[in-house]
Amino acid sequence: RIGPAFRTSHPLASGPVVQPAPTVDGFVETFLGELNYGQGTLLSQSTVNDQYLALARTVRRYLMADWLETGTRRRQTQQKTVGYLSAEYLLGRQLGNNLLATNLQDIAQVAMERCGIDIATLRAQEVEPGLGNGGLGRLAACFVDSLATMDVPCIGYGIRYEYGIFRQTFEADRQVEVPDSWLSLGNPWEFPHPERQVLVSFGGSTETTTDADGRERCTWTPDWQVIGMPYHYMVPGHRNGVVNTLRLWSARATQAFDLQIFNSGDYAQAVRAQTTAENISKVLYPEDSTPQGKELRLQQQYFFVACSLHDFIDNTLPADFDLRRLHQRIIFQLNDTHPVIAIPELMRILVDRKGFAWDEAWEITQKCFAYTCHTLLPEALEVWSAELLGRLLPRHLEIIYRINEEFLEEVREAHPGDEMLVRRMSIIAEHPERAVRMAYLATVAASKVNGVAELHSQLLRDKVLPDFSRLWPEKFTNVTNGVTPRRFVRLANRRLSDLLTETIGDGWVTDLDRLRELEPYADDAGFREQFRAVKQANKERLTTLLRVRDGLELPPEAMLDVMVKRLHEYKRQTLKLLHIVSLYDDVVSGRVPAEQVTPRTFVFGAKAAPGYHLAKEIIFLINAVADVVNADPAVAGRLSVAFPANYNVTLAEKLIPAADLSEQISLAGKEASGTGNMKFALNGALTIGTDDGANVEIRRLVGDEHFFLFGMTEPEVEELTARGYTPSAVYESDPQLRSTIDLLASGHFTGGDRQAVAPVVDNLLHQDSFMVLADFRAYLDAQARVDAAYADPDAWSRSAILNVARSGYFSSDRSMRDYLERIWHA
Ligand code: Z15
Repeated sequence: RIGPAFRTSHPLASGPVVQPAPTVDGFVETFLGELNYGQGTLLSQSTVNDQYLALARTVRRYLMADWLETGTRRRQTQQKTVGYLSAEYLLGRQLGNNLLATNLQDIAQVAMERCGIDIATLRAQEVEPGLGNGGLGRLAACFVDSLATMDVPCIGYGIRYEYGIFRQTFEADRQVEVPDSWLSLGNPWEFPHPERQVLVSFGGSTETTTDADGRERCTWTPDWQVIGMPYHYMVPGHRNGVVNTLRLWSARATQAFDLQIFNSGDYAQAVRAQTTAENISKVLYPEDSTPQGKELRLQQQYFFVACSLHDFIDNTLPADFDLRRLHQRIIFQLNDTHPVIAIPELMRILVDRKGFAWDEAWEITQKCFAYTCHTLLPEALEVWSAELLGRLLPRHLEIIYRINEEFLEEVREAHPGDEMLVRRMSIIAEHPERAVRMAYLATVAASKVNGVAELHSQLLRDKVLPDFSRLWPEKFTNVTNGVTPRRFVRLANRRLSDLLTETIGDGWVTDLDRLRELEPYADDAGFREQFRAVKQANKERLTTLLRVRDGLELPPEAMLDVMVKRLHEYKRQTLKLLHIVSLYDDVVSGRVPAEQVTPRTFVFGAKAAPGYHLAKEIIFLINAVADVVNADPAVAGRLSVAFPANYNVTLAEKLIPAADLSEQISLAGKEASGTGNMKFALNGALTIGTDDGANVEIRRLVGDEHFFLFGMTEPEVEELTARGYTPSAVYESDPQLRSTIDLLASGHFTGGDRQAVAPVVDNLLHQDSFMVLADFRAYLDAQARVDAAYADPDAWSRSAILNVARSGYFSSDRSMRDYLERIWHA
């Protein structure tokens, strides 16, 4: 029984939803009520988890009236909505964010004290929803935060994975993955909505028949179905009374599965079949930028996209809505190629279910989608084999073929006789097997295609989709990424936030350009002193955390040099490692007295995709070097290396505010944007970086003198590639590089085991696809400039303050304004 159950005339039932009083007493009362009636326990008997859940449900109550009100307002105004389609949302912990949004931080803390509870202990109890891999998923979370803060109607659509990104542990220095059962202690932040569930079909066959009036009709007879159960999450704006919705889909088996269970003799087999359906939303694929082409992944993609389109068209729009006006009510933003199957799905809905003619359906569809590309790596562009796609979604494959035929006709008209061009641009690749190029499908259908930083958008036009950008130059645009200042400054760095607010007022939290007002204070010695004290306190907080969490003993005074991001060859964690080994080599070989080495703590955080063997070898090597460097008295007090396991949003919030130096050292032309780079700059770290992704824009804004640039530019990389790159020749020609690599290769860091370092060393010497050795010299020189700059604390602080003051552009609020103006027109 779904749908409204009854109506009543009781006066309380029609009035506004009652919100608990935003006072300490009101909070305590609500909290104890949740503990007693929600958790079914007494304060004196309750566990930390009981208390955390009750606290979360208390905070939730303060958001509920606004959530319901926002929903009502959205239904009334019928404004254009952003349907953000993303397979990943890397949300981070909810409690702190929601306390911040509701302005309840102080009240909650005092209220918990009254109950004899330390609120920090309860915060630590929350398992972060890790429903994403890295930058792409975190970007989606920043974007929905900004849209709520700007009161833009948005529904975030995604998947409620039962297991998020794996928990990383180290055993004998090697990565071991542990399943992330984030739901096991209860999730107070979600609301299941069975009345909005959706049926999704897979497999089977299609049949085309001709109507009495001569119209062709297609019917798809699927051979299995699953139910999509939506779970709603609150997305509160910053203290503005707005709460948008994130709608994540979970797969359930259908009645048909249950009936099969009863009817079949093989009960166990039938139950296994049920499990197959529910597997769809079981686990997040842990590959970042390297798709695996697995059937289950395509099932996930179609599953959440079909649920989302159905949800909006049939359950959100009024029943009599004229779908020719669909684009006036929705723009579906495709977050990379993962949701691109939405394009043939909308065509199928319009043509097969709603009876539109093909051309009319295509016109509607083209206006309802926009596509964001997040990569330049060819291996990251998804391509689905036609065999697999046709087996799982036979009707969608037919639709894709027809879209392609009509598109290629258009190409032929524009460029008669150029069959090479037609083959290059075809949505269907023929080699090594027939396959669908999802990025091409997206580009053909979308109203706009954007890259995520200026350089990336340019390379996207010139290198990835050159034929398309020539055909439709006005379709291509750039929107540089951004990050939410609420989570990554206000929440993560309370000390800096308080200093900023004391100095320029609190407007910066929702208007980050106001940070400009800080510029004059860079020349104020008293302010610099305060700024340094903030950084020092953050470092001490981090030192304590890493001692308790990882048993690491780190000197709290040293320069904190941080490289945190997914482990990927193109990001070049090995370049950082070579720097560390070369500094260590300088001292142990006696070439440089230890006293001349700037004290540094190197921090790494990185997960490797479980099947990415070389990445895992690099993790092993970093850990092995850390063990030896940290234990060697020759560099004691000078060099230490920390690699805390399981880098995630929660750890980022502790690491970034403490950092002095931000490592953004990808090979030029490979990192689409980066967003960690922005978080560091906003927290007063200086960047050492290549001319890549959004580094280019960061450097332009903060100024060359406040940024350590090094390495080849993208055209230089191209040129070297064309000339032919031989890493071994670089090795031979640079004595310091030779000494560094030889020390690594000798087994010095692996107890004499040369075999253990061979995978990484051999790759560097004989392959080095990302030109680590070619940039080694420039990197070391830049690091020497870093040391020299750090020796003058006043000049360093001045640069750090200017980094903060000039990075307001990298707010995701600004990114959202750009999407609104250039793409959504909402
Ligand atoms: C991902 O996290 C990114 C790109 C991808 O194609 C996939 Cl599959 C995952 C990252 C980019 O590597 C990074 O440069 C960018 O800042 C981020 O997306 C957000 O745009």
